[in-house]
Amino acid sequence: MTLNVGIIGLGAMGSDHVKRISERTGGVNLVAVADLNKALVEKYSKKYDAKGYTDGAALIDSPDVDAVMVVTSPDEEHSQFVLKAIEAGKYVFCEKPLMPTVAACQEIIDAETKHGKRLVQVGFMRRYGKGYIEMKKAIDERQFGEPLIIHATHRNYEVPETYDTPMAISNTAVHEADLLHWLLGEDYESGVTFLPKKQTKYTRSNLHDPQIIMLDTKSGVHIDLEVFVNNHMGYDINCEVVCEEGTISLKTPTDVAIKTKFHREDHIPEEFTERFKDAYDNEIQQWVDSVQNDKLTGPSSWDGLIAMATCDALGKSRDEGGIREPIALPEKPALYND
Ligand code: ISE
Repeated sequence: MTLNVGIIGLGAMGSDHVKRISERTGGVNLVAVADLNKALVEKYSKKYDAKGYTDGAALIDSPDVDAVMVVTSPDEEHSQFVLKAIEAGKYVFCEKPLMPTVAACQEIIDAETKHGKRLVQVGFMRRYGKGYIEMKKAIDERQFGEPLIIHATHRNYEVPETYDTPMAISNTAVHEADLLHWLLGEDYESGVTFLPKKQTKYTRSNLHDPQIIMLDTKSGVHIDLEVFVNNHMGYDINCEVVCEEGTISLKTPTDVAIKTKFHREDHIPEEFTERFKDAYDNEIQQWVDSVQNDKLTGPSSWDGLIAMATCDALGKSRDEGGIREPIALPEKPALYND
């Protein structure tokens, strides 16, 4: 059976998913697209022969649509569509963050729990990247002894004017908030966000850039993370896990490297859609397969809440001038236990 999917949100990430679903994912049909921007709706509905909507709720209600992808921006818009999909009993893939507050994530969890079955998957696509999968295996098997420290960087070439200081955590560091506790297989104990005095000349008054984050896990693994979103160099993601008998580092995948006239050149991706293209492809293929099997396997609403509880603590620490904040989670509903 082919899964009929509708996509809500046709911005940069939404249009990337439209292309992925239409051209590179198996067992799926793009049947509908929605956006408030009529020109985008016309462009993609025509290009991919999908029905166009300016109202996301109408797309969800359509009997032609089996499952929904919510890729709207700003992030605050996610829950209205996720909640509507749960109400309609349809599987829904929601781009990260699930919602930018813990209370809003909890509302989704409550609706899903009431429904009694997992319907929501959150777009933490780094879990599907080959490098991170290999790192996790090495950590799980303790191939180099106990992990002790993680050094990570999350650098973007630049971000739009609408991107502000809180988004460095809720929209950017949220990836590491999810990924690093998944990688280590344990919860966080506490976190700190520190705003260095010296900022890049490429930032503006609404954005403190860069920011330094520290997280400690329950067992005592220490993490430092640099978030620098106007680095004017490229999309540069690094992660080094320091273990008792070795280090495990993520390599930035490039197909070719140049050596010429006494120097080397390596390509640095410009955007996350290029850097993590394979991870996104794997993520969406596995989402489609799991929906076909009627059992979701990817990151859940509960994972969305853990990430946001972590971000909330980090945001509070930043606002209080770098005081260490505990990271507490509400009680986990049984629905999310397997
Ligand atoms: C964006 O939304 C992403 O998900 C990217 O991976 C991240 O690098 C960027 O900072 C976010 O704005």
